[in-house]
Amino acid sequence: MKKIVLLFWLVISMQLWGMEINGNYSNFLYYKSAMKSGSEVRITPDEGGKVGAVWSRNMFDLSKDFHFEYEICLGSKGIQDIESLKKIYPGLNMAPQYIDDHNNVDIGADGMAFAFKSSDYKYVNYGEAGQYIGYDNYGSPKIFEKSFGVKFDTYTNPGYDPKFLKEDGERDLIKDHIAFIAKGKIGTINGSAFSGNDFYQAIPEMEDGEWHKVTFDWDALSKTFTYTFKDGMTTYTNTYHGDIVQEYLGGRYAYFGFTSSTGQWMNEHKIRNPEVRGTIPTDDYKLHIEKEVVDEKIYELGDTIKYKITITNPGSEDLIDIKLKDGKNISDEELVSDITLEKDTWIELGAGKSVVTYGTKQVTQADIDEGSVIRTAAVVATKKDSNPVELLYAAAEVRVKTMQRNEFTVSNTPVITDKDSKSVVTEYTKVGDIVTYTVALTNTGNTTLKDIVITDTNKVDGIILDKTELVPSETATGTVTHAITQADLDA
Ligand SMILES: [Ca+2]
Ligand SMILES: [Ca+2]
Ligand SMILES: [Ca+2]
Repeated sequence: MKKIVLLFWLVISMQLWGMEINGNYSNFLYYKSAMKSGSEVRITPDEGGKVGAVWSRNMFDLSKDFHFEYEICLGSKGIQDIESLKKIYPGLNMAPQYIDDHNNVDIGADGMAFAFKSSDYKYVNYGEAGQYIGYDNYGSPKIFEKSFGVKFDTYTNPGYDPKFLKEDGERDLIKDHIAFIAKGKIGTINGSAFSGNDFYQAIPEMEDGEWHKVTFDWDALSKTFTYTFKDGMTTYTNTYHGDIVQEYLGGRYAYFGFTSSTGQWMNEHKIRNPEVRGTIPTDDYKLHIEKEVVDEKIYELGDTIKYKITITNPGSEDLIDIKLKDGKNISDEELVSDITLEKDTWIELGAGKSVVTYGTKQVTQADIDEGSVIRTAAVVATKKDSNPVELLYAAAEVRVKTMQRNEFTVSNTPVITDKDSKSVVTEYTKVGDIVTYTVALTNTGNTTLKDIVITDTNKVDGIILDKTELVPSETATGTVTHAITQADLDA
């Protein structure tokens, strides 16, 4: 029999050691609120006071050109009028400078930053929430002193961005902006790394719920950094002319990533569809991981997925203290995984050597509902005798399809009650006899059915089911009664 290979996906990460990256680089480490969700990376949820960040596992070499592109979504909360807002938040007391001349308040915040950080900052990953967008921090010194990037700021903080308030007499709070950022300063009254008026530009509305393509390009020869932000038919762009390596990063090797935050007001911030061309320093990577599914098939509820994981040291130096994780997000803060590894630590991995282990996972109802299982194996190792300690990373992601059957049956049983005798009869004969329809909807598939409503009730309106969500084999029922009319008798 011919195998249905199209329904099965196997994704093995790029082999990353000392080479050019040219592909969908999503080899991030996740911090605070950031997490991978299917093919998207959510940096912050739509909740107040959050901060999140993702940073590349590898350093990139900025003595070479790079081109990065992503799609970003800055959420869908724009503005709301103050009166309806007070109904949602009784007792809300907004200072007048937060309310524009049309009585609207900006309720979407705070935005995202794309940045390069110095190789010194392997363990420095995020700043404060709110106006700091996870890139800046209170007071000084700045945690990302050696950094450079671009912010997509969706909240004009009155008192913090005076240039926007000054130049815009209407105090238009819906005005979002994009600006170059550096030295760990998000660009406020407390100071920006830049002066003049050409390092930022206003965008009418970035919190429109849409995915916006963004690109970041570095031309190492002409020393220019250019970003673009696509908004419908319009593309906004700006170029920084200067040596970002010498002026801001203090070295050619840098990590890149996104930071984001929310404050009193909030939005969900996400990225997807990475496309990266750049160069990883040759000495940075001599560790490789490969992950594959042992039994290729479409998985059913209760099945056990078995993964084979091979970790290789293709370099010429010995590695020690090898640690393996496998799970959904593989952030440094993820403590629980649903993958059981046979072995997850090794004392030493000699030059040219490989080790093999296996991981297993049971397919749950959530996996069936999801349609696939995506898990990432990530390994960290230490270069033997390195001082300072040099860590190596590698990761591989595998996606396995799960079988989905969205099926259900509906039955509709009418019962007729004689209005005088109150007894059940086989047919109605007079005005006022009662027909009780009982509709039963049974989930005969293997996925969870959600948001169930009956819209076509065959002339009998108003059936409300007792459940709107059904796990497999579960039944929802609803009844409605109809009193026989003269018209029914005449029909
Ligand atoms: Ca906003
Ligand atoms: Ca802001
Ligand atoms: Ca906005």
